[in-house]
Amino acid sequence: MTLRAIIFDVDGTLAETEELHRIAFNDAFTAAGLGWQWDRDTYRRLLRVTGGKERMARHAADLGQTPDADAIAALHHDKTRRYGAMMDAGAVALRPGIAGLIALARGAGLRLGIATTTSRPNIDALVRATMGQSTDDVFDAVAAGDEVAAKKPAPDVYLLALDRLGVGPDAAIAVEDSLNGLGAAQAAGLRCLLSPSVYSADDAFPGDAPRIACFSQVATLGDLVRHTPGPAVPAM
Ligand code: XBP
Ligand code: MG
Repeated sequence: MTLRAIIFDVDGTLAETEELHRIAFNDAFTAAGLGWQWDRDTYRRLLRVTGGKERMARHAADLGQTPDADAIAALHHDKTRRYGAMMDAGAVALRPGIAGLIALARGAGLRLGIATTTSRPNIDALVRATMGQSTDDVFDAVAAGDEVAAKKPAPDVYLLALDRLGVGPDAAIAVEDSLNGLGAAQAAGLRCLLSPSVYSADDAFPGDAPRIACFSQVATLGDLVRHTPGPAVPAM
């Protein structure tokens, strides 16, 4: 089947955003008077849980506390506000090679999608800050966060992105950074261009999962297909 779309993950893929998320979480915890502070090792472990609200609930449970859904939601709202403010201040740039990959896809007439666990406000802040455009000006379809019942590694958010793009899984390639993201893409039937990020470098990726150190290694559609073995061929 001909390649018709590329679907990008956000956090750790478009940009190295998880350190900014971690800072925003900690600032929200401090503002709420919680004695929680996530250091890098704790956050790396908690990142196995996708979704900021789910991550905070897991931390509460790990501490033997009963997570209160309303309190978690309020914390997450404040954290998202803080994250957006730091993103607007220019805290993050696109990962090397991402702008080129987007341009390559556009030049080949491919459709562009997003499939992410984070929320739409965070996506809009990232695209605005790093590309100076609105999300809908860059991407044809977005599937995000709480739009699906089951977050990554469940396939739901990729299936929603495929549906909104109007393409089948065998005509699309996912671009991911983490084991949860790879699992979600593969469960949805997509091949995956995998480049581990700072926080996912130690994920227990399957030994045979092809991966690249940097997205700038993909300069042509031939490179893209070479790094994502499977049946599809580049758009003619
Ligand atoms: C990574 C996630 C998100 C972010 C935090 O998403 O799991 O939860 O860590 O963002 P991606 P929220 O699928 O883009 O790698 O607090 O908005 O969840
Ligand atoms: Mg990711």
